[in-house]
Amino acid sequence: MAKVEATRQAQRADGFAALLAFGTAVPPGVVLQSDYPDFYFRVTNSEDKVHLKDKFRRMCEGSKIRKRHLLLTEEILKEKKELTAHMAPSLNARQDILVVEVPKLGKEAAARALKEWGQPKSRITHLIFCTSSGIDMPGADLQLVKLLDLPHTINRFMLYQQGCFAGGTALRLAKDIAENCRGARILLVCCEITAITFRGPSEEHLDTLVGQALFGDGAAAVIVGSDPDLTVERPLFYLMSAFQTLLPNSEGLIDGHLRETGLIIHLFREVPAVISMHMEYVMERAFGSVRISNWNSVFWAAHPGGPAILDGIEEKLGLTPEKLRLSRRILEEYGNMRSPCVLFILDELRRASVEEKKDSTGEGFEWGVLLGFGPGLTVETVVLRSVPVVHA
Ligand code: WCA
Repeated sequence: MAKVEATRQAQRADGFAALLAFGTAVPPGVVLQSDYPDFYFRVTNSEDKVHLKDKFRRMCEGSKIRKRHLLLTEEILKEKKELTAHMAPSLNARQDILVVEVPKLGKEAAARALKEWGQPKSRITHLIFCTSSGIDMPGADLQLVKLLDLPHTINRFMLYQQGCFAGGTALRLAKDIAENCRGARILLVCCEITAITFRGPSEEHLDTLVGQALFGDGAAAVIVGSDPDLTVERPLFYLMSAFQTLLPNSEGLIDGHLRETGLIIHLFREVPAVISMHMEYVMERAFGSVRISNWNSVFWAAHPGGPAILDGIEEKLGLTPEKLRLSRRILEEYGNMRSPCVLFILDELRRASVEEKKDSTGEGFEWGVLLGFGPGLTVETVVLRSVPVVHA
């Protein structure tokens, strides 16, 4: 019996999972939000829908986005006209783009994370790949293994179709793996490309316009592992706990359906209000055990689903404007990239902490929270601990 217990103990890591490196990537194409209504109504051949265009312009102005990176260019859309209709059969054309481009953009982010980590690729034991942009078998995870020449003994997890909260889901899974498999080093990649949801406008489906105004393309990668070897590895944040909450009475407020016409997303106006209504409960679940109840005493990485979501949380919890400033900065510079967004924010947090000479990677705070929001409505919560910053 003692032998079995000793084997079990030997398989487990000693410490909490840590984030050891980050990498991000975006497609080269940039659109300014101020130019986007003209672009969008021109490429979708909808210039006659003057009333809709005015509404779309109001959404773009309210989005607080300055620019977004998008893979789809006017040239591609001219060639693949079925993507520009509101509801034309177009899944094949979308898949042709995404099956190739999602692993490629993911690879760029992953290569940057591996470079920062500085260790041989052969040390990567697990891969988590996460996307709601297209679907294939074998999946984007296997394509990434080939593109990066990762070990054939790698253990893969493919998270398809989770939606915007999935950056948090992937971190929760990575934490469980890292803490239960001694020596595990997990490469986690989130990648989203809007070619799955891009479509022309319609009076009957106004929430389509919200997605067209908010969504951007991007990929982010992190390396996760427990018990870092401090001679060659540098922890940036520790993952202290991670859990999911399904919000009561929120069914159908965000959903996505994969059809012949691509991914159709429904997004109700009540989303920001319902999320903020349950925020106090989520935060108490996160920090009750460590007796923290001042939400301004932690650092924040909240998914910027839209400015109305950030405004609602800020108001409900009485947050000072600095708390969500990096969520707003990522929204402003990239739009809502869905699953990679929260990783972009964490990367920005640790960089800003160094640049602004803060004491820790969490802008001087010890404890922090990462929040993902999406279909369900689902909230993913990851409680983080920062590490001290050593200034040169
Ligand atoms: C509207 C709406 C609306 C405003 N419908 N009209 C799911 C499945 C997957 O597989 C993958 C992904 C997903 C989805 C993932 C997500 O989680 S998306 C993130 C959730 N985001 C939101 O819920 C967006 C929150 N909304 C906002 O941040 C803002 O309302 C918005 C940026 C959209 C507009 O801001 P605003 O300050 O200008 O505020 P307004 O006045 O509320 O909106 C401007 C116009 O847009 C109004 O129309 P009009 O004619 O009076 O100017 C609104 O009625 C209209 N609008 N939301 C249909 N959901």
